Amino acid sequence: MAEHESLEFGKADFVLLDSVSLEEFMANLKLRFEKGRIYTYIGEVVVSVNPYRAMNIYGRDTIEQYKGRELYERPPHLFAIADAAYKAMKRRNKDTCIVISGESGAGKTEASKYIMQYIAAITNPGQRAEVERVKNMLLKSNCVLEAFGNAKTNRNDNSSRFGKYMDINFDFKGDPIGGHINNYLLEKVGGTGGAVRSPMVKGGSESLLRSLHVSKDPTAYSYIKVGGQVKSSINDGADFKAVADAMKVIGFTPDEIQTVYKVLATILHLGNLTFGVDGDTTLIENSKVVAVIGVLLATKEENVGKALLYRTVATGRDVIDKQHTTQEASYGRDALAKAMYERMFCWIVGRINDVIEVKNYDAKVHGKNTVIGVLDIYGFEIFQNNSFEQFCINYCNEKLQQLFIQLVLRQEQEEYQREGIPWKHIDYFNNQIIVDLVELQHKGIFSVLDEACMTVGKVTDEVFLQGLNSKLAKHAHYTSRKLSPTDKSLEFDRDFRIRHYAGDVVYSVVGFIDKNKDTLFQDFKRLLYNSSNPVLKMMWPEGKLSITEVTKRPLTAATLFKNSMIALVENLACKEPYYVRCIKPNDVKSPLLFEYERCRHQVEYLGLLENVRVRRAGFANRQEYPRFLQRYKMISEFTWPNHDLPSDKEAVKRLVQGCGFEHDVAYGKTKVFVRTPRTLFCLEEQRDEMVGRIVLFLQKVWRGTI
Ligand code: AD9
Ligand code: MG
Repeated sequence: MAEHESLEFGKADFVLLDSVSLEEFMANLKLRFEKGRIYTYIGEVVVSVNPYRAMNIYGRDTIEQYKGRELYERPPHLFAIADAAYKAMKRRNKDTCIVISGESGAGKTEASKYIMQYIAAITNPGQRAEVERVKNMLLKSNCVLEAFGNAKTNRNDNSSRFGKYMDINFDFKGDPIGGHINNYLLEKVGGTGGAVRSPMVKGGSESLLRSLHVSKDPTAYSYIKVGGQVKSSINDGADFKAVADAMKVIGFTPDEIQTVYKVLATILHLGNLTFGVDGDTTLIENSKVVAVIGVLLATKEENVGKALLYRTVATGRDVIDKQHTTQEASYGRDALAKAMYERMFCWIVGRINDVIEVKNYDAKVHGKNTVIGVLDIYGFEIFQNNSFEQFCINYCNEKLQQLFIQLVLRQEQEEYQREGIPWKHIDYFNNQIIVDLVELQHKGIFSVLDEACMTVGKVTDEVFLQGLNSKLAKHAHYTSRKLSPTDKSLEFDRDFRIRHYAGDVVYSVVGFIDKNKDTLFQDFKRLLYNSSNPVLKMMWPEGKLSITEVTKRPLTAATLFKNSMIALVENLACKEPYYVRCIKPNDVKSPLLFEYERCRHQVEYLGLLENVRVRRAGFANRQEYPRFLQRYKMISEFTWPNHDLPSDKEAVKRLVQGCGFEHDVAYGKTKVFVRTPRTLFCLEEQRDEMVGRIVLFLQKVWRGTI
């Protein structure tokens, strides 16, 4: 239990609730939010509610308060979790990870930044220059990734359009020596360059914009003003300068930075291209724009025009140019914009990784290099209309939930074993069945989708749905209108419903096939590869292949995503995990509003109640003997001020016996385990009382009244 926390602010740990019910959980969450206590524990999990206002709890003095402390010694905070992960890594030489989840706008990215800042602040006491350099790089890389990977959405002004996993490597002293970033699914698969923000337009210098043929007016670009609204963040001008500086510091060359600008400008111009017809011919209506793109991409104008209007196809030994319809040309244009953005983003991540990767570290000389991973990834999504993107995201959450169950239970079990305490099995819903429903070879939804995409001829989304219906008719977590004819909430030939661990979600199959194929015409790849700008060329190596050489089918979006999730989970599974579960209190970014239903829903789908139950079924609290004594020794005559028993373990036993809590406590090799929160409560109360008495006594001594 945390110090300085009184019941006025609710329970600092949900494990301490009198009974585990949704009502009690919610009442505590609400009370704490209203009292400005945005963090609450479930054991070692931090539940965080987005305050939507600047909180004065991240400064240097707060950092100092948490440094090296145990979790329960201070009010719940991200810093405590960061410290716990850091300590476990340093003391026990363990790789650890911090998994941050929650829905869009819940505060994940902010949390990941505070965690990084904390780690940066508490490391490198010796001020070693090389370590300072690495820390600076890690923080700066965040700024660049955010600039290119975030966008304003309806739900969040600074929404991450990609999932991010960052490893920070530490040397034997516990100082950062490098890192590595993995990104997942930029722009949530769909969209047409929507992630392109306007900082360049608003913040770029006159001469830069002139050289890119870009106007200073963001409304001139259709990709920026999607839905009539200019997509930008609040402080675009300052952003742009900070990003440009950060790129320089990280070590991007001037040519590389210029290429990034050129790609961004090309995307803006592409968005303004329109297509028309003249007789049988498809044509570009604004050919001047094509000329500009040609200059920006360092390639011939006619090549740009040709790639936009024609597709080279190999039929047997012949190679012919097949003209696009206006619809195909528009599709190609958007796919090109999106692919250029994605490719550039991945290239930027790759360049950052080159710079931050651990160099010159010899484990034989310096000891094991340990890692803390930080995962900032989209939470469960249930929209009015759910498509392929939501399907992927929710699958990702199923995977993480599976890992959570395995690890939390496994971790508990391992600790009990290590400490020599008997373990009793806990029942929980195992969502493996849903993970299998999505990812199983041949039978899973991804496989059915890939199969549909590989079918020759015109495949429609409905064909895919039929495939699902025939393969999954008997699956307890899958249904559709065909399988449940009376269910009016599902449309024929369009919807299927998955019973996720977090609740039911109806997905519309519209667009699944296209989004999964995610095809970019080869002609574009060749166009970009043949650019005389070497940086751009490097981004598109596969454009090297001629049409007759391109035989291998590229992996589908679903397969790529599945593989990256499997790799992610494998990576996390071998680390000791810490969790931050973020909750968004309302949809209007208000610091005052706690929308009960909205929050209840999140508590449910994050499985928080289950988490409390698992935690309580075991032991609510465990502490090493010396720590326990230090905290409670004043409540027993045997231990205050010091004990003369043979060991701290014996002293703790005596203390516990004295209080009459024998039945509720188990003694491990190094730790004492307390089963119910009530016991801990009583201990805390007695402690408070004794501390009060001692303080009173000391005051009297000082005043000379004793
Ligand atoms: V998304 O899935 O990337 O769309 P996130 O990452 O969960 O989402 P983010 O961290 O970007 O949300 O938070 C959204 C906004 O909430 C921020 O821009 C802040 O204005 C606000 N926020 C979040 N956490 C805090 C906080 N600890 N203190 C103050 C916060 N404001
Ligand atoms: Mg984010």
